Amino acid sequence: MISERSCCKVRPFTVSMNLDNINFNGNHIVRRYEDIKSIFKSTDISLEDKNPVIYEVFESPVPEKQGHLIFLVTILYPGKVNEEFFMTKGHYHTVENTAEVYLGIKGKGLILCQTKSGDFEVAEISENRVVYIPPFWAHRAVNIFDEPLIFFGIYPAHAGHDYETIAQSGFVKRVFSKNGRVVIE
Ligand code: S6P
Ligand code: ZN
Repeated sequence: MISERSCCKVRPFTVSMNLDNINFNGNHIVRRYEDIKSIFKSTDISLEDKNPVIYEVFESPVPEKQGHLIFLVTILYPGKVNEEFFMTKGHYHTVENTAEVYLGIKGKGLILCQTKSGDFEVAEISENRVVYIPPFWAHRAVNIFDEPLIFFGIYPAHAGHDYETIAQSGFVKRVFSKNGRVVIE
């Protein structure tokens, strides 16, 4: 059990959600093409030199301890690796029985969700749409629009991230742009 004594060093605080200058004073994760190119079905030589930022995450400065909640903003930029839309790495939570909530702020995307037992679901995310990701469901965001996809998220701070399972077995479906249409296959 977490006690008030071990938790209460964090005092109530506020941060600004100004999208022109997000800074939650916590981790700022930046993932460029070269960092994550292995998640895409094929490589794209046209992206090698520019090595664009595919997405960035701004996290709150909260201890990764049970009892706390981490909140964040993800900005997933528009673009494609050949025909495949830009997307996040995707993960299970290491503590698998932890859920997550996303709130769409700008743009349009899909949240691919799957379980280790083979269940799969696609949730649409856009401005003002809330996506609930239950415990045990892996999640990956895909930007299917020509503007940044921006969403707010919140999850239990002790959840952790298991990227390895996804790196080994991937998601069962991918999202492509084909003849101007969004195709999930
Ligand atoms: C954390 C939450 C998001 C993602 C972020 C990037 O549990 O789901 O903050 O970390 O959208 O995705 P990923 O898969 O690279 O962590
Ligand atoms: Zn998560």
